[in-house]
Amino acid sequence: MAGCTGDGGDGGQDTVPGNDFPAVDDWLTETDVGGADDTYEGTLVDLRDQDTVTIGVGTEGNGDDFAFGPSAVLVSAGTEVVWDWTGDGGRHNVEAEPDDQLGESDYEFSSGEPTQSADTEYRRTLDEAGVVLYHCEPHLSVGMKGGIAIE
Ligand SMILES: [Cu+2]
Repeated sequence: MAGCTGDGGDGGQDTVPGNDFPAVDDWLTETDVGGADDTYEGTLVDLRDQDTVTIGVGTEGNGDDFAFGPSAVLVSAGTEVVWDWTGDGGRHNVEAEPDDQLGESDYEFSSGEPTQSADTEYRRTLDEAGVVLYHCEPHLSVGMKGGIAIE
């Protein structure tokens, strides 16, 4: 590995294996509940030790702008996550609803009715270790899903 700089090799971002977080990995590859997220490549982007992490809502993927970007992340407890609408791909929302998913999400919340406006943001501070499994209600069937591991 001469010349290896130690990053994850994924566009310069550090990553951790999805196998270490099976609840997230299962949710993003699951096809019994919604589609599989085609932007998920088996790794979580390592965004630990940041006060705020921003995730795009309506980024490229799943056949259109029907993805969260990045869809799989690892953060530290106490991080504020900001979901930031791109304005692309139609109307989206962010819903962590264990009853409608695989039941493994440690968090339950909803940004409310789907909206397209690029002015939209939704914020949650994730204080407890665990996982957030979430999806976009209008695009669950095509794989617009996300997963956050918190440690
Ligand atoms: Cu959507």
